[in-house]
Amino acid sequence: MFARLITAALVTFLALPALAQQGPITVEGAFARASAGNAKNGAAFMILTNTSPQADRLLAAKAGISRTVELHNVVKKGEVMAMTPVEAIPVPAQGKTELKPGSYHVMFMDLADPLKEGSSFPLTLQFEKAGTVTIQVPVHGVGAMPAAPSKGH
Ligand SMILES: [Cu+2]
Repeated sequence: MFARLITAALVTFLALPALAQQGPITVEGAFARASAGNAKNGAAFMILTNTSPQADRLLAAKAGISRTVELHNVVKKGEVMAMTPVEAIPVPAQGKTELKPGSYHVMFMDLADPLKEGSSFPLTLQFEKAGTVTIQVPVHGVGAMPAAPSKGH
């Protein structure tokens, strides 16, 4: 796993040094939800668009606001919907993956401080092929939903 990651990073670096900041992944509509009360965990949502003819995967995320950052999905366990950590979030070739409430999301475990509506924080996303993409994530209200519904694809 790590050897593969390092190899991929090296190949990308050697082949496309001038394009490091112009990867095939774009991130739109990112937002996090403000913390309710003293909740210790938080979540962020966004739409990942991949213009590459190769499928990619979001492997990890980093932010300074919490002790750890995990990638989660929501799956049905028996009769209840439950959040589960996932190894990666797939982004199809020339397609989109929407991270949204009830589905994939970035999870902040053990927040240093509650997330306040109106603030924002940097989030670095690590993709298997596209490398890292850093975005600024605005904090919306406690029960915020995506601004525009997905148009499907
Ligand atoms: Cu979660």
